[in-house]
Amino acid sequence: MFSKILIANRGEIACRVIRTAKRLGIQTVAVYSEVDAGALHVRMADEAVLIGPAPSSQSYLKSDVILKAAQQTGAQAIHPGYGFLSENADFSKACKKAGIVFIGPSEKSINAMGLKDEAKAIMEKAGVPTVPGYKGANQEAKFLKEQADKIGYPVLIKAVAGGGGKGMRLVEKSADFLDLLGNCQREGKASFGNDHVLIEKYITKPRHIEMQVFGDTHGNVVHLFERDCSLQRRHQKVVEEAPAPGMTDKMRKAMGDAAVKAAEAIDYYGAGTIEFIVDTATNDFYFMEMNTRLQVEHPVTEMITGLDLVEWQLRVAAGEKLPLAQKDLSINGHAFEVRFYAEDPAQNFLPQTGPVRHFSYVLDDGMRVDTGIEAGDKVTSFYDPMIAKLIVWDKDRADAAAKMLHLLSATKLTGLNTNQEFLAAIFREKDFLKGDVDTGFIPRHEKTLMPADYGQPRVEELALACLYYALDLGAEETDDPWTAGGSWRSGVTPASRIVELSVRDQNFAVKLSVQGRTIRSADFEASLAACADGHIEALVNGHRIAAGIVADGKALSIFHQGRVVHMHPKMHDADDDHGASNGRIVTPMPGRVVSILVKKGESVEKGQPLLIMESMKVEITIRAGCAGRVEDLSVAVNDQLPDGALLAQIAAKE
Ligand code: MV4
Repeated sequence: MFSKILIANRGEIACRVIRTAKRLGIQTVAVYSEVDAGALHVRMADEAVLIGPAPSSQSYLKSDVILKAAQQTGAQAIHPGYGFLSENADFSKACKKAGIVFIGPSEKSINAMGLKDEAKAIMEKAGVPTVPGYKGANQEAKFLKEQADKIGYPVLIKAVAGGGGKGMRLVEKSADFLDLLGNCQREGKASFGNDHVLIEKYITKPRHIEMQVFGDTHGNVVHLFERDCSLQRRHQKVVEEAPAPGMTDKMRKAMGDAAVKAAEAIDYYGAGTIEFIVDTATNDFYFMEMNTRLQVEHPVTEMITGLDLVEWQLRVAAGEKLPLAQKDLSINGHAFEVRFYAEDPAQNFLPQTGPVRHFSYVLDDGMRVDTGIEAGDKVTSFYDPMIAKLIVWDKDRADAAAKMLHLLSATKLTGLNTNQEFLAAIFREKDFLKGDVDTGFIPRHEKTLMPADYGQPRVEELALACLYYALDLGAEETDDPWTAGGSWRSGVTPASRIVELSVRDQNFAVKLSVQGRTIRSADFEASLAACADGHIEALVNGHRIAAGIVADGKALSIFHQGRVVHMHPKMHDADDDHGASNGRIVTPMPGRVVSILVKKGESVEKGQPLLIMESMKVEITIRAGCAGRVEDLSVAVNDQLPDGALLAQIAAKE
């Protein structure tokens, strides 16, 4: 076994590899770009080498710089993780030439799977089922159209060098073929430098089921069962699980045998994945592509097999035989993984960048979080905005799904918008819980998974926030002037307060009467039960509500059953005067003038009501801040005014 390895990656996968290396007593060398100088993977490793500026083309993709770092630190092997150099045949070759072990397959295996048509030909020859179609050398438009007509529509045109959903065109009818072909060829040329295409029968409602395979350098190959990765959005995986729902022993055996044959056909060693699409109409499965790396979703396989796949990678790379034979492998229970992202489903999944202010989760039995991020770290636009992988295991699918909802509910992150609520919504969806998954699941359930009010509070969450502010629960944690006074805290007599909360671009104003630990508004009555250690419990309209709570400067975040609401408050004391003692009366919040109670020129006493305003269905009395004469009163009933607009000016009495 190696005594020192270098990890040519960052984030959660670098941390994941380091964890296993440590357990096996192997020293670790991290590499990092300038923006990653303080990153978790750097802190976890025994040594770290700076390899260049933030853009990956100048750092994590610099194979020569990384190889030199390995040589200089005395690392005997390089683990590439996923992405970056993991499927770069030239890098695998360069490592070998430099006398450093590439922890992954040979240059030859990587190259064999690089182009779709060649990979497909190899698989066909090995007896692995492939989608009916044409993948030959003749690339003449007229000929390809004849082939498509023969296959029957709909057909899919795929650029042979395409990947990740790029370079594909769906053709519904013969008349559209030539246009879309030209389109696909141009994209292939521009994106991948290769305009060759293949034509396939289009599978209308497929599932993505992949088999994990492992080979060693002694000619042994096993499969570690399947993962279902059908839940994808724009070719990005969202949820992965093992085993696949509804998989029969017979089909598993057929897919497993095909996967082993596929790996054997290219003398594969190391961790690999054979991706199939399964036609839900017939349960026929077809080879799609092979990924010659450890995949993001490998943890679900680890959870159901009890194995450490990184340990297997290291053993195989060190020349050992596979630790187990096929007959020794079995599935235990069910596992899910979700990809927790800094992206905003309310803005078409726009990646979010910036510092993570708070990040915590509660791990119970059968829960695992793989992450490379801690509070204080920044998510930048240089790399993938994945924050963590949340992974659960339980004895069956239903229990595992329930456990994932628990883990999602107990995960708190502030500073950035995330897809947390989107993920939780999937685990509440009836079809998902039934195991009714295919690649169209997310688009089909768009309305419930990405609702128009994503990230907006429900009445319970508003009530919790109002409790927090109206009862001054953060007083100990903050010295904000508006909470420091504490004058409303334990008031024996009911006091009237207005809590104004802005959430994303929405404003909510809630008029409350506060008595002891109970608050009442038009929509709810809420009593505080407890609030400590990032947790709040209350009775809201007769229901007991428990939620996570993170107060962060002037922001408050509520984490309730997987829903996440980040709020920014503004406080108003409904009965106090809103007029400054200098006589300048301004609107305390945006709103409409309901009535005007005084006239210009009139003398008023301090505290006398001047106007009534309405803001978000809440009425506010505006009072004189000092005694004097009303000078400027330029507003009219029904005027809609912004925050801070001048309502009146009082000339103070001497
Ligand atoms: C297909 C297909 C239907 N029919 N091929 C998408 C990316 C690449 N890995 C293969 N892909 C597909 N190939 C035929 N003949 C549908 C897809 C597909 C898909 C596959 C797996 C997971 C999600 C997908 C989403 C859309 C389309």
